[in-house]
Amino acid sequence: MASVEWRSIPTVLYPQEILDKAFGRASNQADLVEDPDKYHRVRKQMNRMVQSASDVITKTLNSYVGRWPSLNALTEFDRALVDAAVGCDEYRKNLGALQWAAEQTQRIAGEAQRKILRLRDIDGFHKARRHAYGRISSIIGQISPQILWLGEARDILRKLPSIDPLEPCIVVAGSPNVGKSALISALSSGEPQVASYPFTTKQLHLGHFVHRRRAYQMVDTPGLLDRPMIERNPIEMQAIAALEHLGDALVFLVDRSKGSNTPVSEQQNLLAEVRELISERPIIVVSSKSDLLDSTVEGNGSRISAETGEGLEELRMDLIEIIAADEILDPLSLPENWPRDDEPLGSVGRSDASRQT
Ligand SMILES: Nc1nc2c(ncn2[C@@H]2O[C@H](COP(=O)(O)OP(=O)(O)OP(=O)(O)O)[C@@H](O)[C@H]2O)c(=O)[nH]1
Ligand SMILES: [Mg+2]
Repeated sequence: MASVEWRSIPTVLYPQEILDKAFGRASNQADLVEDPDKYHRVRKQMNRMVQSASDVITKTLNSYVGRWPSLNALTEFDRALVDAAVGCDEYRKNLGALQWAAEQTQRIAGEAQRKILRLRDIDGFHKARRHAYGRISSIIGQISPQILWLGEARDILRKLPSIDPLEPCIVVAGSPNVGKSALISALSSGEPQVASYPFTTKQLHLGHFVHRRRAYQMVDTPGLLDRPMIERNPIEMQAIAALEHLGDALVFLVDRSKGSNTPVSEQQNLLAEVRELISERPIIVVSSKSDLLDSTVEGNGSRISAETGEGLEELRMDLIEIIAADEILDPLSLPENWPRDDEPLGSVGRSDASRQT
C-alpha cells in the first residue's frame, strides 16, 4: 500500500468540455481520411468519427476512474478522511457512473458502426453518425451531476494529507495552541507541508525527518484530538480511531506555561482520554514551551521548546528508539525488501520447478 498522492488527482473536465474534446478530435480524424470515391470516403469518415469520439470519451472517463485511488486499497486512515471529506459511498457511486457511461459510449459506437456497414447511401452514413453523437451526448448529459461532483471532490481531496503507510509516522496531539505545529516545524528537515483535515477549518502540518534512510513522518492533529471525545461526531470518531492504526507513536504536548489557553487539569483529562483511545501505541508526554517555564518548579518529565530547541534532539532519539523497539518483533527477521543472499538461488529453483510442470 503506497501513499496516496492526493495532489496528483487529475483535473476533471466539465461534461461539455469532454464532448467538445471528443467531437473535435473526431472531426480532425475525419479530415485525414483519403479516398477519391465520395461514397467510400464518407462511409470511412463517419465510421472514424464515431470510433474516435467514443475512444476519446472512454479514455477520458476511464482515466478518471483509474487515477482516483481505489477505496479498497486505502489505509483505514485515508478511507476515514475520504469518508469525512466527500463520503465513501458517493465516491464509489460516482466513479461507477463514469465507468457505466464509458461502456455505454462504446456500445453506441459499436452499434453505429455496424449500421454504417449495412447502409448503402451517403445520407444514411451521415444520419447514423449524427444519431450516435446524439446518444453519446445524452449519456454524458445523464452523468453530468456525477462528473461535476467529482470535479468538486477533487478540489477537496487534493488538500488531504498524504501519509506513506510504509514509513513510520508520529502523531502529535495536545490541546489547542500548545505548540503542535511549532514542534513539527522544529523537528522537520525543510518546510513542513500544509494540508487540511475535513473535520476542521484549521490547517494541519506534515513534516518529516530522515534517520538512517528512513523517513519519519510527523502529522499534527488540530481539531482532532484536542477536545473531549464526548463532543465528537461519529465521523470524527472514525478518523480518531483510524489514527491509532496510522501512528507508530504519539507525542502528547502539555503546555504548562502561564499563558496557556487550557488549564493543565483539562489537558490532563484530555491525555487520559487519548491514552484510552490510542491504547496500542506508545505515547510520549512532553511539556512544551519550556523557555516559558520556571526551571525550578517544572523539573519533572521531559520538556521541549520549539523556540530554543531545548529537548528536541532527545525527543527525536526517544521517538526513533521506541518506534524501532516496536517494529522488531522477531530479532532474526530481516526488514521488508532487504536484499537476501539466497534470493537468486531461490528464484532459479522456483523457475526450474515450474518448467517441469
Ligand atoms: N515561547 C514559545 N512559544 C511557542 C513555542 N511553541 C509554540 N509557541 C507559540 O505558541 C503558539 C501556538 O503554537 P502552535 O504551534 O501554532 O500551536 P498548535 O498546537 O499547533 O495550535 P493549534 O493548531 O491551533 O491547535 C504560537 O504563537 C507559537 O509561536 C515554544 O516552544 N516557545
Ligand atoms: Mg497547529
